[in-house]
Amino acid sequence: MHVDIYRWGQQQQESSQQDLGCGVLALALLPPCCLCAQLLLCETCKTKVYPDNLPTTSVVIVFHNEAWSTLLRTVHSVINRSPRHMIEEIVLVDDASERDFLKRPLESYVKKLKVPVNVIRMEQRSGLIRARLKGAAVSKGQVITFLDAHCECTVGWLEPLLARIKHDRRTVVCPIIDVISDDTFEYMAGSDMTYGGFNWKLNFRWYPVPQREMDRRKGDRTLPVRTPTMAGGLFSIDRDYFQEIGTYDAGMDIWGGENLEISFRIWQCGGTLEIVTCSHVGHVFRKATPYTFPGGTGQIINKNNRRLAEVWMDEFKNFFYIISPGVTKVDYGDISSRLGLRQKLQCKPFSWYLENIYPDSQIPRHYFSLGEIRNVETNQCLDNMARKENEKVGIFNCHGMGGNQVFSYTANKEIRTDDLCLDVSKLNGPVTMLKCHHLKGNQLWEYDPVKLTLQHVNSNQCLDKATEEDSQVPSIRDCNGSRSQQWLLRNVTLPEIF
Ligand SMILES: *[C@@H]1O[C@H](CO)[C@@H](O)[C@H](O)[C@H]1NC(C)=O
Ligand SMILES: *[C@@H]1O[C@H](CO)[C@@H](O)[C@H](O)[C@H]1NC(C)=O
Ligand SMILES: [Mn+2]
Repeated sequence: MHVDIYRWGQQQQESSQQDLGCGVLALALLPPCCLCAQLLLCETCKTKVYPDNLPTTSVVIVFHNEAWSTLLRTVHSVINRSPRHMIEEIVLVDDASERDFLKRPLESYVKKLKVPVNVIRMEQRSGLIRARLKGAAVSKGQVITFLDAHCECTVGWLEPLLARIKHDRRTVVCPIIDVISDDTFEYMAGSDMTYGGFNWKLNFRWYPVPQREMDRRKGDRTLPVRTPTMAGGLFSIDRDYFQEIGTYDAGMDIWGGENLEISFRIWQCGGTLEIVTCSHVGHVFRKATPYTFPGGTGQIINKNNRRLAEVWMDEFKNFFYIISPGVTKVDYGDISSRLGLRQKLQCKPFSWYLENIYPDSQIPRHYFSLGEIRNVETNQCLDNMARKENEKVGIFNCHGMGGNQVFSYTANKEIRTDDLCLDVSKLNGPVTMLKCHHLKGNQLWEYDPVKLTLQHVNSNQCLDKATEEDSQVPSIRDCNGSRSQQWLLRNVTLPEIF
C-alpha cells in the first residue's frame, strides 16, 4: 500500500489490492524484459540514444523527519546515476524536521558531495505543497525534478525524462515508480502497463493502460504513456513552464489533491502528462506513516479536494460531492485566483478532458442517472454497503443521502458505484461489484424506462429484490414482469450544492 507522509489519509480509506500503487497490479503485469537486471532497464530502452545538449535540472526533495539512510540513498543515487552536467544542483527542503541529525550533521555531510546540495529550511511545518514551492523558487536548473525523500534513481533514469522536455517544454514527465519494500528494502520493478487515474472520491488510483493508448504507440512500450493523472511524488517539469501554468495551488494545505490538481491543469491548459517508460525510480512504499499531522488529515484532504473540484471539474464535481456526503460542509477558502488562472490560460472544460484524455475514466462523460436505484415493490435501494471489490452489492432502506447508495447508469449501460461495476457471471447471480472493464460483457445492463426493468444482457435475467435467504442483497432472476423487478433511477440532488 502506498502510504507515505504526504498521502496517508487518501490511501487509508480503501485497501484493496489495487492500493499498492504500482505494487501488486504492477507486478502481476510485469514485462519479462524488466525482470532480468537489478537495474531494471528494459533491454530495448538501453538501445535508445538521447541528444547531448539536454537541459539541466535541479532536483528538489522535500523531507520531514526522514530517516538518514533513505534520504541519503535518494541523494547519492541522483549523484551517482545522473550525468554530472545535467544536474544543476540538489535542493533539500526541510519541512520543519525535529531530528537532530537532519540539522547541522546533514549540512556538513552534503558539503562534501560532488554536486552542489542546497539545504533550505521551512520555518514551520508547511506541508508538501508550500515546501515544494519554496524549493522551486530557489532552484536554478532549466528543469525542476521533484522527488520524494525515500527514492532510488536507477542508471539512465534522467536522460529519457529530460529528452521529452527538450522535445516539448510543455510535456510534464514521470518515471515508472519501482517498489522498494519497506521491510527489506528489496527493489522490485514497477509496471509500464498501469497509468494514473482517480475515482469518484478523488483518490488517485492506478488502472491498466487501455488498449487505445497501446494502439496510439503502435505497441512500442518504450514510448511514453500519456497518463490522465500523476501519482505526484516524482516528476520533472520545465522550470518556466511550471511558473506559466501556475505552479501549485498555494491555497491547498499540507498535502492531498495537489497531484490531481496539477494533472487536470496540465491537460486542460494545453500541456501533456506522460509516464516515460524508459525511466525508473524506486520509491519506498510505507505501510504506515510514523508522523502526526497538524489539524487532522481528513479535513485537509476534503478542503483540497473541494478546491480541485470547484476550480477544474465543472459539473462533474457532483460525482465527488454525491459520494462523499458531508464534504460540502468543508470550507474551501477563496478560489478566485485559481479561477482567474484557468481563465487566463484559456483552459478547456473538464468534459473535454474526459472525452479526449480520459475516455475510460471512472466518471462517465455521459450518463442516464446519478443517484439512487430504488425497487418499486419494496422501496429499498441498491447499496454498496461500503463493501469492497469482488463482494456482492447490497440492498437497504433508502436514506437519500448519497454515499453508498449512489449509482450511475452510464451511457455505456454500466451500473457503477465509483470505480466498481455491477457484474453477473452466472445464471441466478450473485450480483457482484467488480472493477469496471469498459468491455460490456457481464457488466452490460439494459434499462427499460417503460417497464422499469434492469435486464442483465448476457444472462437475459432481470435484477430483482432481495431473496428470503439473504435480505441484504438483490437477486437476479428470469424476467417475469413482477413489481419486484421494477426500479426507479433518479438523479440525486443535494440542496446545499445545487
Ligand atoms: C440526470 O442527469 C444527467 C446529466 O445532467 C442527464 O443527462 C439525465 O437525463 C438525468 N436523468 C434523469 C433520470 O433525470
Ligand atoms: C415472478 O417470479 C417470482 C419468483 O420466481 C415470483 O415470486 C413472482 O410471483 C413472479 N411474478 C409474476 C408476475 O409472475
Ligand atoms: Mn513517498
